[in-house]
Amino acid sequence: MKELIGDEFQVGRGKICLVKGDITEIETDAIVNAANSTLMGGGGVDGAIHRVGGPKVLEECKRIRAAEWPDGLPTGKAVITSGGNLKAKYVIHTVGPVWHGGNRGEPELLAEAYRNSLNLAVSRRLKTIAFPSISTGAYGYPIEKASRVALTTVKEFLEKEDKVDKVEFVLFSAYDLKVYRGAARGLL
Ligand code: AR6
Repeated sequence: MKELIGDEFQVGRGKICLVKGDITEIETDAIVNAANSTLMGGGGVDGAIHRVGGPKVLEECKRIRAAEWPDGLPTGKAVITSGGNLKAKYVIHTVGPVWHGGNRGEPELLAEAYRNSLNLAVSRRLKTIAFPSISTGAYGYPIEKASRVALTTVKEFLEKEDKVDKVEFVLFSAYDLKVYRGAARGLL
């Protein structure tokens, strides 16, 4: 299954692309995982990435936990592992916020998850990065709101940073793609 239908927007010297698809099939420098703070895998996109990435990804997550984050990766932070058996060279694992109604810092934490993932990619000289729609599955963040935070954060990043060529949002359903398209029309 490789269904890639979508849009492209030039922002600064980079591009933002919206596509429908499965992020585990994307060939890119890094894909981002919407993980939880344990970094030990889970459901949703996290489960899919570990399933395809294989034991190497989990081993590296365990090492990062032991060496850097014994109590778990805090919400909004990001770490990087290799891509294991994925087509992507690296996986950037970040933790989005759980939606509690919007008054517990959710927008800022979600923006942090995107920003820290992008900064990590730049620090490793990565040029292309693919995101899922962080927090809008199990974590319950309304996708209309989350898509605006995601696109605004990436746009502001690309306006300041010229070392990233392409940021792709890989949306899992036609509805999710439609929501991101609607948000992009107003923001990009
Ligand atoms: N490719 C792209 N997007 C996907 C894929 C895929 N293969 N699979 C699911 N999605 P979620 P969260 C979409 O729940 O809300 C996990 O258990 C999905 O349709 O994966 O940040 C973690 O371990 C949705 O639009 O992540 C955490 O415990 C989006 O990815 C928790 O869920 C995010 O949904 C994180 O929750």
